[in-house]
Amino acid sequence: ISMEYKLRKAIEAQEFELFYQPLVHIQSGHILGAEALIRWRCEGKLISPAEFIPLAEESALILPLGDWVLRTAAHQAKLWQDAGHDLTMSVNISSRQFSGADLAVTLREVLLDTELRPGRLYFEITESMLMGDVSKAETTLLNLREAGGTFFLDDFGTGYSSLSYLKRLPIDGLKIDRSFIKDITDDSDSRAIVAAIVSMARTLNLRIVAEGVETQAQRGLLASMGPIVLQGYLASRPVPAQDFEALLSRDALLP
Ligand code: G
Ligand code: G
Ligand code: NA
Ligand code: MN
Repeated sequence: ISMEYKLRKAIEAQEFELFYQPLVHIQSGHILGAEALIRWRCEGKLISPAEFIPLAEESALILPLGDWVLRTAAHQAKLWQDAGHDLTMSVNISSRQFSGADLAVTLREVLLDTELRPGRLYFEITESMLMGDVSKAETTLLNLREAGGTFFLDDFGTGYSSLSYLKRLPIDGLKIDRSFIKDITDDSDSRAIVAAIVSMARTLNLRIVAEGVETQAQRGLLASMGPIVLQGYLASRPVPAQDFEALLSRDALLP
């Protein structure tokens, strides 16, 4: 049986779940938002998206899957909003979804249904989706922004993007790739790269998230560079919605 067939069946059988990883205020440790990360519960085992997202992208199954992710994450955000939390919700968008005509329509519908506060739904896209036909990307971003989307460039620094495009395109923030954060305390080059990204982002008025923060030493260094939002195992791994609620009930995730 092919993987594609299994994936198609899994969509029908609703075998997917979203986990949520907190984004936290670097100084206070308060939760500011969540990133939704898909998991496949297949015969009792959790399968990582790294194993099936690339295939889903090739086969166009990513469209119904991505649609489900967006709707489910927004619905969850609505439940947390109704429970009195003011959070952002980040959703990973694949290349086909981004280029497809339906995303703006779905976004409008989802925002209308959920009545999320403006600017709380973040789309994570990658540099490679924007390069190539930059004018087309600009039009897509403007349409989606008009529909209520906010955009972060995921894995920033690993792709190839021109700084002039960053200035031109309606992007709201950058997520610095965890490969740079990983060595930030030991390697002066990584530290310099992160400091340069942070200072450039501030000049361009972009928000910054540091991904993959695992230690207090990394947190301390990042905090000294400016207003950065922290994401990583130091605060929490991605967890099921119920466990995320337990995190929300704590005053702060970090001392
Ligand atoms: O959660 P984890 O770190 O295992 O994610 C592995 C990869 O899968 C990451 O690159 C992440 O961006 C991607 N990913 C996770 N959830 C989704 C999703 O809902 N849609 C898409 N397109 N990618 C996702
Ligand atoms: O590509 P994207 O940034 O969406 O990938 C998110 C992935 O990074 C998820 O699979 C998540 O589990 C993983 N991740 C999140 N925080 C950390 C961390 O602190 N360390 C490591 N190694 N991985 C992390
Ligand atoms: Na992401
Ligand atoms: Mn990333």
